[in-house]
Amino acid sequence: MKGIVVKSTGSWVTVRQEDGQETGCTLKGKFRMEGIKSTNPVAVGDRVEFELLPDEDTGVITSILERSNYLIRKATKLSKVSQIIAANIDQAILVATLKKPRTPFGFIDRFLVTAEAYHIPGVIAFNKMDLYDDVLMDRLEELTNIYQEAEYKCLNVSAVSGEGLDELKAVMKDKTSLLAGHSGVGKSSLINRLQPGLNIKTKEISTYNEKGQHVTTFAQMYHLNFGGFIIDTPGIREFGLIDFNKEEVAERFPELRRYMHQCRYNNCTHTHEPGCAVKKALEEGLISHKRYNSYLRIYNDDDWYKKDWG
Ligand SMILES: Nc1nc2c(ncn2[C@@H]2O[C@H](COP(=O)(O)OP(=O)(O)OP(=O)(O)O)[C@@H](O)[C@H]2O)c(=O)[nH]1
Ligand SMILES: [Mg+2]
Ligand SMILES: [Zn+2]
Repeated sequence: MKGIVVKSTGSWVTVRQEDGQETGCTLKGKFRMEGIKSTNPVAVGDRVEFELLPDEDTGVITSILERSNYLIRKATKLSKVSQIIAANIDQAILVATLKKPRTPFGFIDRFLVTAEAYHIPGVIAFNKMDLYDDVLMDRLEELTNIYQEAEYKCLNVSAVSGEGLDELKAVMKDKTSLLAGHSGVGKSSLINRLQPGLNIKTKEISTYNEKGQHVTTFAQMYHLNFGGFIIDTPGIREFGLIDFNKEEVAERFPELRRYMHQCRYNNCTHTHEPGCAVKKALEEGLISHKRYNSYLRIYNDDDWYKKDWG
């Protein structure tokens, strides 16, 4: 029998079959991933084969099909062991907010760079539109221009007023989307609006958030009635990159990628070299200074991908 993992909490995994039936499964034997040490061999989004146990209620996973991609992070801040957050993702939607809480510009760029490194298309959904005044609307327009210039889809949404949700649905239809973003930006609230009836815990109705804990504690995948799946993640502060390489950073900025092949030197770092096409485009206003500064910060920070982004 075949299915897709919709929930994975250590050794207990929920597998969903095509017809919507869900089966709790355990793992048979050891599943090892090459190259990385992981705390969880099976992640949300994994396609697996399983056998039903005689009681017909539970099953055993016998194999994991090859992943098209996966996102990982370190299990703890200092640990060498990784945790796979999700696998087989079609797009990563970053939920950002300009208020309550304000998503830092640098965070958006690091997120997009990471998504590019995994070849997962990135989308930005600016949530809590209902809270924006004129000043924030101007700021939103500025950000939207910058990211659209880099060819990222930008959406304006509100889980409270419902604004922009049809557009968000259209973007998610028939795809597996990962929703990411800081704790409190409204990921779970958005999913509750998009798929009524799920009643996912959000900050308002949670009883255990006094210590500032994240409300969503592990990634979980939900089927969408209008087609597709959505993965809710706990307020993710960092994604890990294995084998992160400085020289690749420029390529992870679509608008830098557009010019970098015209640089005089093919090992140009776009920081100081003569004949740099990226710097020329920057001077001509074809590349945003904010994005170029993000590039420099990531390029010059050897440890950015290891950091806690909170
Ligand atoms: N005004 C306003 N508040 C919102 C909106 N969306 C979410 N909120 C509120 O923001 C708070 C956090 O929402 P959650 O959905 O729990 O946020 P989350 O991103 O899932 O957080 P974690 O699970 O901790 O990662 C709640 O109090 C929501 O009611 C919105 O569009 N407008
Ligand atoms: Mg949540
Ligand atoms: Zn250059």
